[in-house]
Amino acid sequence: RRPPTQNIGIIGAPLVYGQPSIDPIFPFSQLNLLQPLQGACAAPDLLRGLRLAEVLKSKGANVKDYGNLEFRAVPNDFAVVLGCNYARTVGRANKQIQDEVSNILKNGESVLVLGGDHSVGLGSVSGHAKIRQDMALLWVDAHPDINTPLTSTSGNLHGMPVSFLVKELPHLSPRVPGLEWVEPCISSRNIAYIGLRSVDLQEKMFLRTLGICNFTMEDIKELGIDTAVTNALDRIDPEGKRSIHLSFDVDALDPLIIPATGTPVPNGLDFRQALTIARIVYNTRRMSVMDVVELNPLLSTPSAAIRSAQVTVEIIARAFTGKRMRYPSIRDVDI
Ligand code: EXY
Ligand code: MN
Ligand code: MN
Ligand code: MN
Repeated sequence: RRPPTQNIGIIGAPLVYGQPSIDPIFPFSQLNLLQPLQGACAAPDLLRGLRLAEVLKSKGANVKDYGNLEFRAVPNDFAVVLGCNYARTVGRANKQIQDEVSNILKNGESVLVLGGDHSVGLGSVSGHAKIRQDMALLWVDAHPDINTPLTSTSGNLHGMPVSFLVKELPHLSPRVPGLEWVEPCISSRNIAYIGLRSVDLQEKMFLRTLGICNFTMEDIKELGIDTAVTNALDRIDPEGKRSIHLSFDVDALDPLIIPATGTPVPNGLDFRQALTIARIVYNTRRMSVMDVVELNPLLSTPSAAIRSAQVTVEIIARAFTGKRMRYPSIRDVDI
């Protein structure tokens, strides 16, 4: 059976306000750090520069690049309102992402969302759920990103998106100005995690009490990546009918492979394991949206940043087309 041609819409979502930036208490002490931390907004264009669209086309997909969404910082949106930093800026940007994702899905295209930090999951997942209520979410990440504004110790929204999306949790959260529009849209039964290895205490409690399916790096070592991903998909989509959302945080990979990321955690996935996840998700033929987040080219040497981005392109190509590609060695790449 020939698979139907994939129509893919790419959007850049260069949002950086969901991750650590300015220290809220000593706002001027870290100005020199601000620039590198904000580097995640450079990821979409770096991936495009590495011929992401051309690679997908060469594997048989139709690709339309909708460009980067333009986000504006909400004036006076200072840190830490009800435990969230920059909630109004993050909220407004995510409303734009939600609209764009749902419009592209309505066009009959699959969507690739290029972050930015993982707070873009708020808009991306809720835009997906608007069009396909029967959605299942595979969250590939070192972190579960399920803190609520009350349990987060950092206030960074990239560590919280799942808590706003899960139907069983938001009653534990205050209504945060700027994020009131986010409706819980997915049941904890339809969410699974792959790659966890940095889980806060309260997050652990949420995963346990809600019984959210999760395969930590320990589990993956024991079971193998194939079994872990297959079981995860069986759990969140037992009838094999749901529209799949793959939210892929590049910090799921080991920092030796992807050093260019803001919150690296040792002992992550290797490249082959990441490609296996992408292949198994592709094989469902039901992946409608993929987020690729937290790639930050300013947090490593330029050549390591490019290598990190190349690895990312390969994972994306695998998830959308099932096909493998190989970049030439970094020395041969013209930059
Ligand atoms: N759990 C920590 C927090 O809530 O601040 C760290 C979160 C890092 C989130 C990165 C995107 O995956
Ligand atoms: Mn994440
Ligand atoms: Mn992460
Ligand atoms: Mn924390």
